[in-house]
Amino acid sequence: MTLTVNGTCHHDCPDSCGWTVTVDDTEPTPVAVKMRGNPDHPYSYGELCPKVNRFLDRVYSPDRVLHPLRRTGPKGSGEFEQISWDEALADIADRLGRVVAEHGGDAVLPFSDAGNQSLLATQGISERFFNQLGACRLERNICGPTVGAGMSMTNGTGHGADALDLEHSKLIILWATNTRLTNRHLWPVIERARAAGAELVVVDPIRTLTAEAADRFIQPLPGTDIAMMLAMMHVIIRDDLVDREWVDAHTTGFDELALAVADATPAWAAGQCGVDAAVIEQLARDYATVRPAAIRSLIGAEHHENGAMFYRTIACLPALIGSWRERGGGLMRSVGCFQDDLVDEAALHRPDLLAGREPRTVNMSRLGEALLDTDDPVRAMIVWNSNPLVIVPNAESVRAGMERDDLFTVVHEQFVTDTARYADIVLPATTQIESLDVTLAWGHLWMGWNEPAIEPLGEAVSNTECFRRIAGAMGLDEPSLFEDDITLLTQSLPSVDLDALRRDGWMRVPFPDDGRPWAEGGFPTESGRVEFASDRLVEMGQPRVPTFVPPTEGPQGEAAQRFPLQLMTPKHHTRFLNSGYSHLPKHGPAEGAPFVELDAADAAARGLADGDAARVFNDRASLELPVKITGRLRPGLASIPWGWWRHQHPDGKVANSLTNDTLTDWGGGVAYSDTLVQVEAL
Ligand SMILES: Nc1nc2c(c(=O)[nH]1)N[C@H]1C(S)=C(S)[C@@H](COP(=O)(O)OP(=O)(O)OC[C@H]3O[C@@H](n4cnc5c(=O)[nH]c(N)nc54)[C@H](O)[C@@H]3O)O[C@H]1N2
Ligand SMILES: Nc1nc2c(c(=O)[nH]1)N[C@H]1C(S)=C(S)[C@@H](COP(=O)(O)OP(=O)(O)OC[C@H]3O[C@@H](n4cnc5c(=O)[nH]c(N)nc54)[C@H](O)[C@@H]3O)O[C@H]1N2
Ligand code: SF4
Ligand SMILES: [Mo]
Repeated sequence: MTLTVNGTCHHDCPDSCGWTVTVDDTEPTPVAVKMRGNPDHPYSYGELCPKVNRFLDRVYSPDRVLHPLRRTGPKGSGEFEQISWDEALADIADRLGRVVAEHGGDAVLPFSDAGNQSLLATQGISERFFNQLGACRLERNICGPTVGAGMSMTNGTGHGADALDLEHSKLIILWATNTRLTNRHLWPVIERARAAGAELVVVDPIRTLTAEAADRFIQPLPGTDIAMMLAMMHVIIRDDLVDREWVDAHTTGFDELALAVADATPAWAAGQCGVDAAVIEQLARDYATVRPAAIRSLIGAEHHENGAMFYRTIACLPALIGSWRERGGGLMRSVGCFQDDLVDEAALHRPDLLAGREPRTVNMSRLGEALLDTDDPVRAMIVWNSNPLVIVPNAESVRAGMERDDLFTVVHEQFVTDTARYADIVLPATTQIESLDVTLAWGHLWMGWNEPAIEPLGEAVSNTECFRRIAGAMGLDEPSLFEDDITLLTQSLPSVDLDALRRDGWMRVPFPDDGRPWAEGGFPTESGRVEFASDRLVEMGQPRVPTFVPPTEGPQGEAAQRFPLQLMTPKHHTRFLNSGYSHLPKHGPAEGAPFVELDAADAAARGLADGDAARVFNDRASLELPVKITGRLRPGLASIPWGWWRHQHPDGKVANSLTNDTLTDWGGGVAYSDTLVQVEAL
């Protein structure tokens, strides 16, 4: 007998696809034998992707961690022995208990990201547990919050229009997003719009897969787009293309904005971003006159020192031309917030368990710094849903921190990742087809149910169960730490009919039927209007109006003398999802191996040809890599596609060993892409 079970992808990906798992239950332990996209899913329509098409290889990989492990060799050696859950929990209770008793809760650092972005996997029990302990609070600002913080200064919200409404657009600007790679299920929508006459513009410093398919490709220097946006506003105002009626009714600060961009001519912007003035003029005029015109972005441009200002500024463009009036207009970034609004965070996180304590905060991008801080050291770290040794910038500092012998580290994982190799205890984690959850999508409006298709393999447990067990072992008796998954979902999604969600597999969250959330204004700013000028920014020590500040670690900064190339470390491989797949035998090898990409002229100037071995270095690290010359980069740029682990790099470092951990202007994000390097022949 076989049965089919429906679930929802948990990856940190805007698409949150629906899937169907076929289970053979004739065996004593039912086995998942097939996994396919669910053809009825209203967004993904039966297609998954080159990462997840082989998800069962991941589930049944011989390398899965299926039992608790205790480290037997030095940190990083990867030497472990299998132990029982009881032994693992006894060790954790002992060492974590001592840290808390001797140094207080905030000597404990939780570290997680969105390795599984479903609701319970990210926020169930863990938040309560760390509140009860009074542990450090992790600022999870590595992906997204800076976009929201930037847009909020203009619109009062990081909410955007629904990207599915791109179907109604006549001009689509994909600005700093690589849709065909990172958001592939949106691509058919864009193709439909193009078939109906829409023009597609891509703005990216790299000629990506998406740029290749564009009608018009604009290639600015990274971190300089704000200059281009200011010049577009200059042209729109100069040429009287402003929607005066909408601006008067729904915005504030127009005169200040007009003054601020008076000198931001296309010729000036050309000098900043390396795009011809005529190209900027044309884009500005088309943007203001072809209706509806939509701008789509995800997070690519957040990873610069001026990342929040990028999104604050881009949010001014649709307001200036009254583009929110139209379905298929406005700014499309994330609709996740429409789903988050349904979550009762207090019920889920239980901040009352802090009992008045105010734990210190640690920004996840500064993990190395936090671990190496000797004044007030972090003495224990619990990692789940993340692989910090590969994903955090300035990764050699993270490694140095994790090498500390006096640091007690627990990692809850599916595999012995680079990070898990530094753990004292590794705990086995389930995959999505082994656990119950609800996925709140950020790329579309369908919330998805995830029914477990099989029992957990080996002794693996879900994230919620892992924290229940740790809490129990530590002798905590707060009842809410032990509530089951259905109870957690009921508490945290009070207005959602969970039975219907479970039966149907998905539910569309409330969103205006006509696709025009702010056609008549009503922005959640203090003034209720789009704020071209912002008092709040002044209070934060930021410019009142959109302003271009070049990154300090950029071509115009001091370090450029020694390190003249700007390094990008983007998502690039279709079979990878962040660092989560490169280690699997059908994923990593199919993508080849790490390399550094250069423009032909930059390579020739260094005596390098395609395939030659090179050293890529700056003050943070040095990496040896083969050179690839592709013609995708403009001169002055280098790129090391990201996602590979340390053992896959010839010298045991990763792309992030080189990257910049300077925080963004506001929003707490980080400037990975403002990284300067030099490259030389080996
Ligand atoms: N296949 C695949 N899909 C994924 C992922 C993956 O690893 N693999 N990761 C998922 C995750 S976690 C996320 S957050 C999303 C991210 O989705 P995206 O935001 O679409 O992806 P990124 O690659 O981060 O950035 C997009 C583009 O921004 C460009 N960029 C960088 N700096 C600038 C700039 O200053 N100006 C301009 N104009 N462009 C700039 C980069 O060159 C890159 O091509 O993708 C998700 N989807
Ligand atoms: N240089 C560079 N660095 C980047 C980026 C970049 O573009 N360039 N992108 C940044 C972005 S946008 C993001 S979002 C981050 C991503 O950073 P992470 O979220 O840390 O990335 P992943 O590589 O997906 O690692 C997730 C880990 O969670 C594990 N996991 C999956 N499901 C579960 C589960 O249910 N339970 C537990 N316990 N573990 C699970 C997986 O096995 C995997 O090892 O990286 C950032 N770092
Ligand atoms: S990783 Fe993204 S595209 Fe692939 S199945 Fe999951 S949600 Fe869909
Ligand atoms: Mo991300």
